[in-house]
Amino acid sequence: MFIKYKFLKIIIFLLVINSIITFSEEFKIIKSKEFLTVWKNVGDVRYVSSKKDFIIIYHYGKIRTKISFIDNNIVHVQISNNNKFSEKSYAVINNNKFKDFIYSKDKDYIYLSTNTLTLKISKKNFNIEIYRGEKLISKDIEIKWNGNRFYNKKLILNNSKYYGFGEKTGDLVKNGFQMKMWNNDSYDYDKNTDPLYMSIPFFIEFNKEYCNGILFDNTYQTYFDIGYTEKDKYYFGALDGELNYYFISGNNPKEVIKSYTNLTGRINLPPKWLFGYHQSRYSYYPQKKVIELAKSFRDKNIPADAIYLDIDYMDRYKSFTIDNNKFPDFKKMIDELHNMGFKVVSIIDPGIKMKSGYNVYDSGKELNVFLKNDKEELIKEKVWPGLAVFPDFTNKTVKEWWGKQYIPLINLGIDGFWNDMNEPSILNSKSNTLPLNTLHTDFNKKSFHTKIHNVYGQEMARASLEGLNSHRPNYRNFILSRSGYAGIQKYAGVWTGDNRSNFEHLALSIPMLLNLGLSGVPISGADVGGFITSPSKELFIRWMQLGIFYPYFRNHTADNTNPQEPWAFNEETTKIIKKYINLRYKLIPYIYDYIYESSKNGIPLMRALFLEYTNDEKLYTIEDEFLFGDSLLITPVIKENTFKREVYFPKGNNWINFYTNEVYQGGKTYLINAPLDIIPIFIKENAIIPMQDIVQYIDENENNSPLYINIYGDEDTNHILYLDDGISKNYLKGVFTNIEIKKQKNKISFNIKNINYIPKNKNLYIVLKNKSVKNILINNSKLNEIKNKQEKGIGFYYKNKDTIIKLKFFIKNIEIQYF
Ligand code: MIG
Repeated sequence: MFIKYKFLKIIIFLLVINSIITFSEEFKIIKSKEFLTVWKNVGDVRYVSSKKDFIIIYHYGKIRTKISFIDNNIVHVQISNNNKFSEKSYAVINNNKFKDFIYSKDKDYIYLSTNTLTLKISKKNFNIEIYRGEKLISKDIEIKWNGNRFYNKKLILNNSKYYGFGEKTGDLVKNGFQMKMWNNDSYDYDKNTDPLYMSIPFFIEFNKEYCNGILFDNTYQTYFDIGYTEKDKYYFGALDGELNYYFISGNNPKEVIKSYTNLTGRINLPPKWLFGYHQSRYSYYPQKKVIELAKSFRDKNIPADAIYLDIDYMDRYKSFTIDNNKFPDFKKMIDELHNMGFKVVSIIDPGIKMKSGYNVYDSGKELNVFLKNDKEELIKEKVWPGLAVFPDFTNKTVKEWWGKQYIPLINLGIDGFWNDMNEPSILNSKSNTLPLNTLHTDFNKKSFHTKIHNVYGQEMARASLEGLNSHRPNYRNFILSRSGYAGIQKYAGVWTGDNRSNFEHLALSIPMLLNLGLSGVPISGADVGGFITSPSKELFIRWMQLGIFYPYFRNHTADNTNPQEPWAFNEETTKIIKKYINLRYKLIPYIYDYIYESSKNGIPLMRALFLEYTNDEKLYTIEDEFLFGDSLLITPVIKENTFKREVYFPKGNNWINFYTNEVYQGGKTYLINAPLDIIPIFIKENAIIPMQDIVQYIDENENNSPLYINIYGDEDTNHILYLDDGISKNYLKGVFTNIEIKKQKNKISFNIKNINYIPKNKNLYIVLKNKSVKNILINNSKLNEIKNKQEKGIGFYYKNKDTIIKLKFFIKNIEIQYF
């Protein structure tokens, strides 16, 4: 008897220890004393109620689980402790009620199956196993709760690797990482800083056989532990709110990204000028200097599309105002910049200076748009303009009011807007953000800042975009946002905040942007050259070489740093940089085709290697190489004083050196020369790469500028070409051109899917790379040889080692054969 009692004591002791261990790991992440309580299982299944498009499982007390499907591959699980389930989401736009699943049960399990998935839910000690066909692809270890908190621990199956999590520092692969989601102005972050400005609680679990995605759609502070505490398990949890997640299943990561962006939305096509080179700094002023800056680009023949106005353009940092001393004729300046082919992007901060007479403040006050706390007190915090108040962006009326504030600026001709400080960031405050008892509109109720904090920035970007769209309806309005939540891609492009001018940050930008791309955000960039401090000549060159392969290519620097324009160093440096900016402009047709793809299926332009080569395990952890589209392999130099680097070539095809035409075998590593004027670039052996001539800005010469369809290799390949006016929304009404280019053996066919955008004077050059052919047939009739490009009419000629076929841009399906 005594022995038994002792035994029981040991068991109780072990249980307590166990909960303390769990606690202490949480503690490290969330540093909250409240975690000193015991976690409990959500418990057995007591009862199941099945409806047409969901089931509800009853556990102990008020704990309930609701399971529904979005489609055959997406399961939605919600566990709540108050008998209710949230219906609205700040991330998900497609909450399809899918009915095609089968519900059944036996003594021990509940089963839910769609065409592709089966959930096997154990009644005893509730947990879920998910099968894709016969294959177990997900397995719960425990689902626990504690007051308002839940966490879910699952097994790491099949050696899965974890990616995504939005904007995170550290390695590309997140196995072994703990992460927190709580938007933060992380000025001067480094490789270990967490969290950053943005919270995207979405990740990919990937292995050779299948791929899953999980969106943990909980806007409170959330945390993730991926094999950090226990090597073979991962868990996610939140400080409050439901355990609300979407489980996405796919054969490969592209399928998962496609599903995830179907759920949370995809980019609208941005204006094409977004893909040119952008020049920014904190801040360009006065007016004269801005004009000089623009002229310098044109004088030096360095292409550029946009100039940024940082906070100093405002009258004492008051959003939506202009400092007339620094900018005596702002409208004239904008017109001059437009005449030189520049677009202007200006910054807007959310904090509105408390000052009567300032109409944004006055009108906002009258409409009661500013945030208050639970004691009805106005929230006032210090930001750039001094004491400021903050709009309740999640409120519909406030959104409309906010949108209207942009009207004067769009009337002045400002082309795009940059939303900064929207974490929101507060100066001189311990917490860095609004007080937690701030009340926000949360659909049709009020919620504390603890719930809305992570979506505040996204809702600001959304309010801005929606405002611009209603006041400038046929223009592709663009917002750049520092903060965001899952689904930010449908409202804004993003940049990775205040980095530093050093090689560590140059290297870090690659996994950061790759993971953003894997998290549904294809339009992203880091401040090229670095924000804090000034780059060395070498760093600047290396960073500009890499920057041309960021989806969003902007050079930006802080207020107290050296000039960072392309010509800021010596002539030799400028020459190298110019060569690369030129290359970016030559690649615009290629870039735009992939942006179009992103808008259709969410797949990013800047791609982690495993996205394309899912079978080559060597690629799973590589973070200093990436793909640009599916045909260019970019292998930047990420270290100082380094002029050679090892390049591992993805297995499956050969690769061609962009500069030398040398061929490398996939699956092998080579040492590649990379002197200061070279960033190693490789072309997939069989590829189609559309390019154009250098222009000084995107829409210069748009109608006459020729298009080069470069065809590499002997094997079959294809490419989807997309053209439109690049600026209006007419493409939504069908005014675009979409052509599938197919190369099969010695035949190239152009299969027109849509041809409502017809560039009038565009010549088309089909370039057979490294190939000399004698005869060319176009739709079975023979094409004449011409001397060169200048000779009038159509025909073919030879240049270097290439055969070039000169055609007029066409409107019918055509087929080319060559011998
Ligand atoms: O607290 O507007 O990340 O890009 O130049 C600084 C001034 C506020 C932070 C942004 C940075 C911008 C700067 N802003």
